[in-house]
Amino acid sequence: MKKLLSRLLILALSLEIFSLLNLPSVYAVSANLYLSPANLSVNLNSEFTIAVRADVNGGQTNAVQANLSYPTALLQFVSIDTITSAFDIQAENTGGSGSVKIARGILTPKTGDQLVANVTFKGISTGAANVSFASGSNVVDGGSAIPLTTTPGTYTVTSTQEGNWVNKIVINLSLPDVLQGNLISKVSIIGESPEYSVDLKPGTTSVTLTIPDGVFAVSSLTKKLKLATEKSLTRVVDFIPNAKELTINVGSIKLGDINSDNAINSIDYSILISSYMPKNDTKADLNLDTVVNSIDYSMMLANFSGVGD
Ligand SMILES: [Ca+2]
Ligand SMILES: [Ca+2]
Repeated sequence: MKKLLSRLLILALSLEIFSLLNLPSVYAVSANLYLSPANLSVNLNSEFTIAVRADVNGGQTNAVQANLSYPTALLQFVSIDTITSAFDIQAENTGGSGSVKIARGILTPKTGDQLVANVTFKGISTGAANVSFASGSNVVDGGSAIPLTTTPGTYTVTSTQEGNWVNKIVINLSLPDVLQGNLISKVSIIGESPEYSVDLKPGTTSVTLTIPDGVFAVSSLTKKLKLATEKSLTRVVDFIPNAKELTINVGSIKLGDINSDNAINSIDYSILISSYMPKNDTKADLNLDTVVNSIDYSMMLANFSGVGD
């Protein structure tokens, strides 16, 4: 009797396993939410983009919710790009504080492997950053969630020249010799280090920025130096920060933008004319000799119609 019972038990278990293997037809459809590429080595302080994709195996989908979590110590959320998404209806599109939430749909269901969105991050500290799908992620067909697997990604932030920092930037530039004082200029590296305030002298000259370690990493990626000088057109110059000490040639700084809109035109001209001697409103004193006269006038004419970077 005991033997019979144990045989029945084995049979029952076998049937149970059999029924699990022969899943109902609805479970023949499955979906995978995944990140592409799944692994990537990225440079410190540079941006990289990963694709969020939904692969529906044997079925179709008309809506996807992809919730990502990422480590804020290593990565900074930059943006979500949905221009090439297969799903043209946007329901949710947010990122930041360790979470990215994307919900999109389409009226005509999609089959196969489809792009949901591209997400751009910036590596802000070295280490292996795991980006995974968080709860709430779903691939839906007509209101029913399809059985889902998710595949996370690992993005290793490295500094190819660990410990190498740009410490010195020499900026070569020129201002008119008739300038009688120093112009204040705000210097910054776009998307990188803090802004520096420097005094620019007349003639062909240079200014030196001294930058401490840990602010601006040596890399082979093109950066932009911005020089915004009072009463002048802004200059933006591309450079590659591939050494600890850099020299960047900015060229001539064009004076005449009195109203600081980065163009020298009739507005500046009319301010100059209305500020002329004997009124002598020094806001239009371009060469800083405390008078508004023909010297300022000729400087403006020389640069008239100029537009800054
Ligand atoms: Ca102007
Ligand atoms: Ca003057």
